[in-house]
Amino acid sequence: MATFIINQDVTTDTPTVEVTIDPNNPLPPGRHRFRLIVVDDAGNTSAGDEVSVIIADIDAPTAVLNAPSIVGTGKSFNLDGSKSFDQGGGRVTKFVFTYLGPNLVVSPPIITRPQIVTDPVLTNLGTTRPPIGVTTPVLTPSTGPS
Ligand SMILES: [Ca+2]
Repeated sequence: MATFIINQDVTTDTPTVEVTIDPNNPLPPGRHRFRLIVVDDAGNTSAGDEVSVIIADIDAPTAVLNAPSIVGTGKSFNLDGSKSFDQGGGRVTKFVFTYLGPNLVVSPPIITRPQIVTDPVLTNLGTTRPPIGVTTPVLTPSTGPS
């Protein structure tokens, strides 16, 4: 029995150890990695060997939904939940399908043609920036040879 804390070694003189889980503070579902390093009687240290343990909810089943990715307009199609499973050994007895509405489509930004301004003095009143598409030449007074 041992309480494991991330990156904190648990050293034993036996080859197996129990990862003791506090039911009030369980490992969250997902992949958790553990490493073993062994040391021989001469003090030589091995490289590490790692395993990954999947912590899963074994009471609740897992839903797996399949459907055709493209369906012609006006055509009926099937939603398929048959790949759903119950890891804990039970069986799935009810399938709850819900239509969640259309996917949100993010439109590309609208590209407009730059406005061509022929008279920047008359169309640029009240702004300090030249309109898009107009290049204002910068005139620098000559200060003589430098
Ligand atoms: Ca179950």
